[in-house]
Amino acid sequence: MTSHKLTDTIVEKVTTPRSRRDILKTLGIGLTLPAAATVLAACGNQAPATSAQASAAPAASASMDHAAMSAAPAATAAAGNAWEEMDRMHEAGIKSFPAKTEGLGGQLLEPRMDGNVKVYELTCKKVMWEVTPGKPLEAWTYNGQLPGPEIRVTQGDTVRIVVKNELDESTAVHFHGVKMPNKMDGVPFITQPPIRPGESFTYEFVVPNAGSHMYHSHHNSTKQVSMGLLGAFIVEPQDTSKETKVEHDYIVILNDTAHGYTWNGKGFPATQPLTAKLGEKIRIRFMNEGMMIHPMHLHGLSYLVVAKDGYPQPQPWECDTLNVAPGERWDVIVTCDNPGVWAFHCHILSHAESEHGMFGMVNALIVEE
Ligand SMILES: [Cu+2]
Repeated sequence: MTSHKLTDTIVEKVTTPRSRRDILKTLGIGLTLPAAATVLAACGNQAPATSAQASAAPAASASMDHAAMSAAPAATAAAGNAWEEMDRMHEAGIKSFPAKTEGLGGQLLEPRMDGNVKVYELTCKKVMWEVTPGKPLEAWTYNGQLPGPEIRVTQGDTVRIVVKNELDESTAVHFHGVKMPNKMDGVPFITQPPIRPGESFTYEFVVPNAGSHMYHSHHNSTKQVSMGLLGAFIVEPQDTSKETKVEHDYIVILNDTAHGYTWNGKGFPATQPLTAKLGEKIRIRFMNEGMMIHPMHLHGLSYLVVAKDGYPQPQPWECDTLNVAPGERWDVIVTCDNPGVWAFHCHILSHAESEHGMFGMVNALIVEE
């Protein structure tokens, strides 16, 4: 047990993703990424979704476009040597990972202090967001980021969040999981009027309970949350003595409608790999802002599940595939004791792979020796 504050132990945050070149350099495997290709291609041997299954899933099309871009059209495959063409498309997708895209969501938002009140400003606005390379899609965002900026406070803090609505429809913000005074709960016509276009609303409350929470729209939410009005609201406990000391603290926000199957606002191959050195422990905070359940599976390692919805598990338990249902947050610790590039993906296969290759909720955990 340690009295370190969690923030002291985070040596690299999701806000500083490493470039593909850096990762490859560290791994010493050159620009062709053979190790990643081998490991991830093994995953590709799982039964792929048929094109009929893929097109039946409405979310799939946006995320699959990358494969069409980086590989020859499927029509070519139909002309002959279809399996070779399929392999080539799978390989091209893997070799482009992690693909560069414009825009990084979930960047830590530093508060302005007003006395002892932490003040944050969130502006709801539309931007074009590059979910997969070369395919910007309209997104409705907080501060132009998808996910919205990470808000990280300590249990007992007083926070003030000023929300400005620059959308052309009303909105409201709900702080999902935080036990707050009713009038700050962010549900239009129950606890407040909607924030109309051009207006602002100020939320102010003391944060009583620690945990991995979220903030998101609670107005026309099927549309607004799907389009990107969502973010992480992390509350560190006052007493950190029971927290596992970790070297990295990763947030994984899942979504599954307007922009395809996404992981922190990006679809494979534009997802940002998680990295750790051999022997390090990392924390992963899964959050589901979508409409579907996503069984998140990590190859080669296991999760120690330590909290659900911010509440510590009475007895931490181990698994390698964890269902994350809409609205849920699960905190897990991974002891990175097995080196390599480990595929890390949703195991509803039509959320992760098609005959064109991997897409959507696919990423990697890279454990460096
Ligand atoms: Cu899924």
